[in-house]
Amino acid sequence: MSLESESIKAQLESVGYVVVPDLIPPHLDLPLNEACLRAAERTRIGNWPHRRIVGKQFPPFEGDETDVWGVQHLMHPELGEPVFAEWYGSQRLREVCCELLDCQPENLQMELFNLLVNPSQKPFALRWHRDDIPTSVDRTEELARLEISSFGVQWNTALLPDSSLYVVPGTHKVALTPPQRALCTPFAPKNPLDMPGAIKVSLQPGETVFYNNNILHCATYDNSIPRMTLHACMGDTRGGENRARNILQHDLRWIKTPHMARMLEVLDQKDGGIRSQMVQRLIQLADATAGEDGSRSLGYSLEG
Ligand SMILES: O=C(O)CCC(=O)C(=O)O
Repeated sequence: MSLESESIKAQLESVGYVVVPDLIPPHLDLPLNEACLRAAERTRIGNWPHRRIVGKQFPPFEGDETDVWGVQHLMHPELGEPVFAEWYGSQRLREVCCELLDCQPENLQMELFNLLVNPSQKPFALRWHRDDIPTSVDRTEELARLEISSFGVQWNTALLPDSSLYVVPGTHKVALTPPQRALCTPFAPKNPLDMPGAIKVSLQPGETVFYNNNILHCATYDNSIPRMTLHACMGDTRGGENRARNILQHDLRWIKTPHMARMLEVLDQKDGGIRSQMVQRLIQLADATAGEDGSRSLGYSLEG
């Protein structure tokens, strides 16, 4: 069977990523683009505290650096851009996520939704990594953790042409080889294509790459090339508490606020409570994994 005729789920399973066109309904295209421009501008001028800063690859994104490579928490009600949650809960996107996760709509769990942008002052890059498996774990632990990652799907939807992401197809289900492991240093690679098996993922506007977040990947950010890419993930509740650290390390206490509930209620008027139910599933996960005093107790997936 050629790759073209394989189902998107089969492609995601076999190589760890799959590109799907046209997941933004035409009526949301302009509103999403405009909301991204506003969110990026607000973050760059220091008016939105939830951001990814240059020099810091993984959460927590704390520090005084003003150059940013990402806007965090697009569905946060205080950002005032409900179109992000509108799209996140849109029908076609949910259908594709159900297909890729092989789950029912009632298993879909709202998770993260961020915007990746080009830094404005200097280039930056992320080292080779898997999102929830540090290279310090041994092979047995590595293989056990690779099983867990099938309960979530992550994606990048490009609004502008985007060639920032590199992946090593197949590494979402096998242990890294010694040469691959040797190149997983704390530092961004000079040339990502030096990694055995690496390919560059190039997206045109409107294209989405879904990828298993434990595929070995890295990214390079050129401050002279505009980037506007929606970066999100959705989970399957059957993964239980396994996804908690990876998701809740991004401080999501705001999902429990009345402001959030009201925003989703308005968006859900035509959709039978879909988004409100999806966020409830995440709240249940957060409650189930909180410490006795209600604090988050799971730490961070990666350092750097
Ligand atoms: O910039 C990208 O496309 C990848 C981002 C990434 O690898 C991450 O957030 O862990």
